[in-house]
Formats: sequence, structure tokens, C-alpha cells
Amino acid sequence: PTIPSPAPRSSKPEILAEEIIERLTYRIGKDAKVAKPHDWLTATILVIRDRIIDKWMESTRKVYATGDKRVYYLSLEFLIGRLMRDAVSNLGLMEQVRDALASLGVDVSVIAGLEPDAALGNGGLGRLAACFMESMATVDVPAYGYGIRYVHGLFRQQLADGWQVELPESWLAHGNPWEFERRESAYEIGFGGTVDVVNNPEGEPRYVWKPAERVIAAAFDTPVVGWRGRRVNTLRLWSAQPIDPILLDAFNAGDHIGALRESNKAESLTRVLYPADATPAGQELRLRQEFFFSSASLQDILRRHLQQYDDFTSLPDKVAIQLNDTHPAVSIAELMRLLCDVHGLDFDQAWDITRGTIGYTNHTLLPEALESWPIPLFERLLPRHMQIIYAINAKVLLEARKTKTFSETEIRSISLIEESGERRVRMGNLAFVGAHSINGVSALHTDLMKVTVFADLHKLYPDRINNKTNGITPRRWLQQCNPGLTSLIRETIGDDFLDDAEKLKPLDKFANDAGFQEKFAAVKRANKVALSNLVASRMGIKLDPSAMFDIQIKRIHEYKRQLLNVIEAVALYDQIRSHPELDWVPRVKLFAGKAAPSYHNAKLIIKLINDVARTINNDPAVRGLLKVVFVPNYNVSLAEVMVPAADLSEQISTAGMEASGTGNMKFALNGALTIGTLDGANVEMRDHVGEDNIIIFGLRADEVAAARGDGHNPRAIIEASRELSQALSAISSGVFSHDDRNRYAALIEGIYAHDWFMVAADFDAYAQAQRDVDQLWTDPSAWNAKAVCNTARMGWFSSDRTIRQYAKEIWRAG
Ligand code: DL6
Repeated sequence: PTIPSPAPRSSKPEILAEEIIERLTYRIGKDAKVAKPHDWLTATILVIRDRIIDKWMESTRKVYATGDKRVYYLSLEFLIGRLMRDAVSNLGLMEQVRDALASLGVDVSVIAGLEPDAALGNGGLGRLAACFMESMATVDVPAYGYGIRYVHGLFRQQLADGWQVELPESWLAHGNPWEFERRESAYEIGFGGTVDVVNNPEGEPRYVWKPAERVIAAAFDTPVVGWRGRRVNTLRLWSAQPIDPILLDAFNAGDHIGALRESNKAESLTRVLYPADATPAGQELRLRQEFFFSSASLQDILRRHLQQYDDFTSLPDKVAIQLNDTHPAVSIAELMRLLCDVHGLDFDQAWDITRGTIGYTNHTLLPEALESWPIPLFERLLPRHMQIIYAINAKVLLEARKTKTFSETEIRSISLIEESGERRVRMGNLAFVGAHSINGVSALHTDLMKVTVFADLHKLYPDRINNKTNGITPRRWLQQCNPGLTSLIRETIGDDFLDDAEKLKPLDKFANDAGFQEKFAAVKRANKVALSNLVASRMGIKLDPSAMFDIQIKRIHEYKRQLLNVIEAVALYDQIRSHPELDWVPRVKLFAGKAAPSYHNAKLIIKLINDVARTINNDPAVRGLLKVVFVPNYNVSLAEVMVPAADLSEQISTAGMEASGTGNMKFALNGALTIGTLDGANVEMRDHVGEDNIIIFGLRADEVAAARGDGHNPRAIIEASRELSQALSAISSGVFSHDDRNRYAALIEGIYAHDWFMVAADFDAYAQAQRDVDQLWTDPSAWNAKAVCNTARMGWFSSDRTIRQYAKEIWRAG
């Protein structure tokens, strides 16, 4: 039969309003007279969702019809945040939805604020995946994101007496109107068990894995709509379900708890997101999560491929799989298993297909962040995969030896198996050898990859490492979070930049235009007032919007050096008290970010910021010239308020340690000046915005490496800097911690003893750079000119550009 398509939907406010009432009544079962704000939110989302679905189906049909290559982005994290404003804005329905709701007596901004933040990620890596999803839809790449539907995303952070306390986050508690469960896309995932060998007279023996345990991976799909609704892609998140929801025999025998044991065990697989971003979780459950979502995604990908094509020879031409870090690296062994054991390909053919299909993105050089698994654990959980990894390793090592150019030390570093100490599988090496492309996320990071972690693998496969500098979606990080600035830019240079962020460039001409500067500053001030209101209502702290808002928001890490920032605050506090006669620039230092629950020093740094804040904010001698504020529970929605309100953006990592950073890009796009080291993407930001429009200080990556090798003497440096030694001794002697004078002694002793993160080494340069910033602030016209240049010149950092590069140079898709 010919099935008619639904009629196109009108976007007139009165029709939207009618539909909202219809959903409220028939889908939610509420009378408009008694509906609560969350009911209005759900009804509105359902109406928007319907408009997305039409385009979603169109996009899916199109790729079947054209045979275009599909891209699969495998990531354990998607930090997507709220979706409603994103979807409405990308569909171009902002005003219509606002008017429709207003006609029903509902304020869109009130209900939008009720949407839970989907915090299915820790930080940069997860947020990048979310920006990429939106950009892939925008630039018309047919793509699927694959990840885990965690019941509990990243923990909620509360402060108790200045200490971080972690509380569970439950974004799904009241349902999720965006998602669709796909009962037909469910796969069995095995763990443990044994491997049988079946001899095959015609070729290689066949291996049959007989897992001891099985769970079901069930698919939940969320549509991701690109700019102007051009294309809608799918974010498919897997949820673990038991094969038997209840063991009835056990239940009938009276073992009511035991009857649910299997079910609980299965569901626990996808219950929580691991809350550490730079240290591998190292626990069995994490490896289970990694395999669970990799296997489900690959089974789904192969099934879809076979629906359209006869065999897998065309896989590299029709499918690109991108591994977001090593978390999905076990996919390489699983794809080999599926191709060889399930679909009967021989090993070498499967290996060529696997490598032709897979790409790997590395996001960190921190040695402690590189994943590896103890062999006994890996072998017990994934016995067939362990065999495959040994076979791959043999192949790679043979290839290396054949060249006769590798020493035994280099061969050991290429090996997929760590042999010193406990034997472990190195997931970075597995990802490297199983991928045709290995990319870093900024130019500096990519260069360092070639000479550090992957030096020997790079020597063996010199054409594989390439760079794809990160980007951010300008829809969320300019248009939606900063509507004031967006309107001002539109009225000044027209609308071209909405479709191509590099078309922000013409704004440059207005950098020194007094009239434009005035409007630009007024927008910034309004954003600062909004942030001040948020801080006042959440924390009861009053901020002065005419002070400089100096903001550092990101995960708390020693290498990101929030400690350097707070030590400088202490030094400045001393200076203000010692020289009350000077014209100090009023500053508010704002911090926000979460620490991994097991990261002792990171949690101590949060406490230190809060201790310092209490002392400074309550000292009348400071006369409000300096305030320090730690805003709790940093998440995407909070960033959307803080980023547009910043005057100064702190990007001060130890050079060589931040792979890229993406917060740095968000701030600069919104007209903040960056104070930063030559690290990660700061280097390319300096090239784009111009060195007069960014404040760079401190050691470079090669100088850090040299200092570490050369016996850096922090004690001598500290003794030579009066400001630094006074600040450090104030902190370590308990000036800010009367209740526990020794609280910070060990933290500060680390700076004297080894200063691994170069806090002492960079302090004087940082403090001087801050005084230069103060000087600049006293000339508002010069400041604003630089701020405007930042906005005008940041278009290149759009994730649309990044995705186009991935599509052209890695995926050959789109
Ligand atoms: O590539 C996205 C993001 C980078 O911008 C950050 O510089 C980098 O730290 C982060 N990496 C991770 C993984 N582990 N660590 N650390 O989150 O990726």
C-alpha cells in the first residue's frame, strides 16, 4: 500500500499553541488550568520533537537513497546539556515558540530552565562529542553518535564548609521526552566464558566464543538537529537490560532478592558515568561498559550495512567509525571477531577492513590517563578478544622487526602488551595500530604526540598521525548563550555569520568604532548583571558588574593550575592591603568546576579557593576591590551563563599538558580576553586573534620539558620572589585555615619539593601578566577593541570547520 506522509506542520504561534494544549491534554493528561511548569515543558518539547521527526525521517531516507557513507562517532561521553533551546533555535522557531507559550500565559525562559542537564560526560571530551554531533547535522554528514544511556550522569556538586560533596544526579527521574526506545535494535552482549576452535579444512580454523554471561543492549534514540534544521542525525545510547527480568524459580522458592540479582547486575552496567576524566577508572565495571557499548554499536553498524550491501568488502567505503579516545578501543578486537568468527572472513581481510574503517582521536598525553588493562582481567572477561589482540600484536611486531630499524626498547614500546611489571593490554597502542588515522586535537598536541607517547608507533606508521584542531558549535556558544551579542552582530554586519562563523571577520572593522564599542560593552554588562543575579540568588554573594570578571571554569586539575590562580589572588590580596594608596582595578575572580571524587589534591584546591574567598571577601581592608567566588555545580547550563559574562578568561595550564581546551574558544568568541600559556589550542588562538589581543605568559612546552629534565629548583625560584614566598607561606602556615593550620602544608610543600606543574616557575610571569591586564583595563576603549577583535577572529574555531576537516581528510564522507 502507499502510505501517505504526514502533512507539513505550520509554525504559526497559534498553531503551536493549539498543539501544545493538545499534547498537554492527551499525552500528559493534564488540564491547562492545573498544569505545572514541568507539564508545559514536556508538552512543548513534544510539539518541537514532532517537527524534528519529519526532518529526521527525511535525513534517514536520503542516506538510504544516495548510498552516502555513514559516520559513526563512538564515545563513552556525550555532554549534551539541555536540548530544548538548541532544537528550537536550530529550527528557527525561537520567536514562534515564545509567542505561543506567552499566549498560554507561560514564560518560555521559566520552563526552559526546568529541563534537566544531560550530563553524560565529565568535561572537554564529552562536550566536544556534543558539539560534533550538532556540527555533523549542520554540515550534512550522515552520522550516528553511539554511547551509553547512564541513569546517573556526572554527580551534582555541593559545597559543605567549602569542601566538595558529591550527590547523585538523576536526569531521567521524570522521564525523557526527547528519546525513543527502539525495541527492534537490541543485541546480546557476552562476557567471560570460553573459546572453542573448530577446524576448517578449507581455510583458517573458526573460533567460537561461548560467553558465560549475557546482557541485552537496548537502543534509545535522540534526534540531533543541525542549524536551520538542515539535517537530523541520531544519538543512539545503549541501556543494559537483563535477558530474564526475574528468575521465577528463585522467586517461587522464596528467594525474592536473589530472583532479581541477575537483573540488578545487568542494569548496574549502565547505571553510572565514571566521574574521572584524566585517570582511567581501572575497574572491571568500566571495561564492561567499554565492551558493552562497543559491541552493541558494531553489531548495529554491521546489521545496517548488510541491509544495504551484500558483504563487508565495501565497509571502508560506506562506513567510517571514529573512536573518541581509547574508551571504545576494544572495538578493534570486537570488529575483528565479528568479521572473522561471525561472518567468516579471514584474518588478513578482516584486518584490512577494520583498519580501513576505524579512526582514533587522542585527547591527552598525560601518561597516567592512558588506559591499560591487566591481562588476567581482560582474558577472563573477553577471552576471544585477548587472542585477537595477541594475533594483531604478532603481526605488528613482525612488521616492525622486518624493517630492521627498531631497537628492542622501541619494539617494547610498540607492543600492545606492557611487559614491565604487571602485564597489561595498552589500549592506546591497540587504537593506534587498528586505525588508519590517529589525530590529535590541536597543532601542538599533535606535534607532541609524535615525539612522546606515540614516537615509536609514529616511526613505524609515519603517515597516520594528523591534526584536527578542536572547535565549538557557535550555535550554542554564541547565538543561544549570548542573544544580546548575536543581535548586535546581526545589526552591524548582517546575518552571514549565522551560517558561517568565519564571516564574523567583518566585525573587525568596528573594533575601534566608539559607537559600536559602547553597544558591545553594554551587552557584556548585561551578561555580567545576569551572572551577578545568579550568584546572588544561589550563593547570597553580591558582585559589582563594573568590576573585571576574571573567570576560570573547567575540571579541577593540578595541570590546569587553579592553584596558580588562587595563589596569585593571595598575592594580590597582600598587595592591596600593603598599598591601599594605589589605584587597584576591582576584580572578581570566579571559579567553577568539579574534581574527580578520588582526586585528593583537586578537592583540596576547591577547599583552598573557598577558604581564601571567605577571608578576602570578609576583609574590610580590601574594600571590595577583590572578590573570590567558587560557584558550585558547574555544568553546561552554568557555563552558558558564565562564558558570556567574562572579561578575562583563564587558560593557564602547564605548557604541554592541555591537549587543546575548548572553554578557551568559547570565552574568546564571546569577547573575553585570554590570559594563557602557549598550550593546546591557545597557540592557534594567538595566531588567529593576533598576539596583541591575547595575554601570553610563562614557560613553553619545550621549556617545561627541559626544566623537568634539568633539575628545576623551585625552592630557589620561590626564595627569589617575595610575592610568591609570602603568598605560599601565608597559605601553608594556616592564615586561611585557622581551624586546621596544617591543611595546606603538604600541598604547598609539593611546590617547594618538585613543582611538577611549574606553579613556582611561572608565578612571576603570571603575576606580571595580571598587572598588565589591570593596566589595559584602565583604558576601556583599548580593552573593548581587543575584545571585539577576539569575537571577530574566532570563527575558525567553529566545530563546523573541524567536522569538515574530519569528513574530508579522515572519513572521506559528506
Ligand atoms: O579534546 C577535547 C578535550 C581537550 O580540549 C582537553 O584539552 C583534554 O584535556 C580533554 N581530554 C580528556 C581526556 N582525558 N584527559 N585528560 O578529557 O579533551
